[in-house]
Amino acid sequence: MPCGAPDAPSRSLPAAELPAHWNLNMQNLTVLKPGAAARRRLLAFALACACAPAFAAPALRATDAWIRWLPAGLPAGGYVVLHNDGDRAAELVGASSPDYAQTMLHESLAGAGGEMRMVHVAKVVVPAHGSLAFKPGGYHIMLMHARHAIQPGDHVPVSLRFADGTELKVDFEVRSASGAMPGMSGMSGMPQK
Ligand SMILES: [Cu+2]
Repeated sequence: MPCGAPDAPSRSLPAAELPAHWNLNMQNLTVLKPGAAARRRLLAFALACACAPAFAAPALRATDAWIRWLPAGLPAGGYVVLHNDGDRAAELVGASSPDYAQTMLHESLAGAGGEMRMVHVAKVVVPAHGSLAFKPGGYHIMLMHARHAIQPGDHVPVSLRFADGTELKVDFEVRSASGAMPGMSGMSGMPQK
């Protein structure tokens, strides 16, 4: 039976550690002695359990996490590359940091006249076996209302929240606006952690 088939039992009991009849009893089945049908159900149950970690913990990683610092307490943009080594797309739905009172997912867009504007986005999808870059001029994490003075060289913890409940805690390095200016040496030339 393929992983996640509709009639696979959904309870996450530790199948391998329990006698077969107890498992089946827990599933409210009337068959207590493992016959052919029971063995099929048990196999399906075992497969469902074996598949569970793939759903519960997508293999997400973050690299190149930095914040473009701006003076005078202006909102700062957070940039990061998210890597998804899992088989399912991951949906980033929110972010938070103990150092900022408000955090939002934003996307910068060019208007018809070439002017840049920012919009709030409800989610950002990181494709399965792929990556997605938050970078100047595109997606960014908008960090607003710093709770204390933040300087270039500081490190800011940011927790990224995904639709399946997964949280990814990422350390962002704060860099000065001039040091992070696109077009000077190119973003690929930025010092990488
Ligand atoms: Cu923004």
